[in-house]
Amino acid sequence: MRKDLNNIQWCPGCWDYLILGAIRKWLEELWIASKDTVIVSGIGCSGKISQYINAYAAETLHWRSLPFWTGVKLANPNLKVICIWGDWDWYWIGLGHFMHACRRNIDITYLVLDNENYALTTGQTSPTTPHGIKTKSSKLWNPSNPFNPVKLAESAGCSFTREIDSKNIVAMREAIKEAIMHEWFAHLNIKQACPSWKFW
Ligand SMILES: Cc1ncc(C[n+]2csc(CCOP(=O)(O)OP(=O)(O)O)c2C)c(N)n1
Ligand code: SF4
Repeated sequence: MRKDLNNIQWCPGCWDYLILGAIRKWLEELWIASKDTVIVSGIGCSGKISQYINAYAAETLHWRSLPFWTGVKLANPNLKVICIWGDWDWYWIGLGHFMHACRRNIDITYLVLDNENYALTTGQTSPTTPHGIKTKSSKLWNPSNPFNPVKLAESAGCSFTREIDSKNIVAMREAIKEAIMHEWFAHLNIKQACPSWKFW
């Protein structure tokens, strides 16, 4: 477990701050002790969040988190495991793992910080970028339709799947609380403003 949290390295005005605040709040208010909590994240702006929460933490490989957190949960089912990822990570290279995670229904809280772009690598098109949008990697427009993450999860039998916009702060906080308290696999897609790269 980390003794000192790393300095936050997000851009000023990033809405990840609000999501971080909500997670910290519920861990404290629901009396989930740091020693009983494991935060598993990927790579990206979203992935840095595991450095900022007072708990056991692992910033694992892109899309290869499922074996990691399955192992954590199997080793100690009493741990509260919260996984936090970006939209590219889980709906692009991690899509196969995402679908099987929904189907397996292991007790994990799964938060996707969906800013509709690859933010850490400076704003490329992701699987949730809307059709017709111009990005760094779609110079004219994005010719592809975006995924609907909730429908994807439902099709794999996910026991809790929801989408919420972080601009609706109260509802977003409540949704995070419900996802944390859900006893099986809980998938929450959080639409997140990224003032540096998301201009739509
Ligand atoms: C296997 C692999 N491919 C590509 C990269 C480069 N890379 C690092 S972060 C990133 C995009 C992350 O986007 P997302 O998951 O949406 O997270 P965000 O930064 O938007 O929070 C990419 C492509 C990498 N680190 N590893
Ligand atoms: S690039 Fe976007 S998602 Fe990343 S820290 Fe900056 S505002 Fe947040």
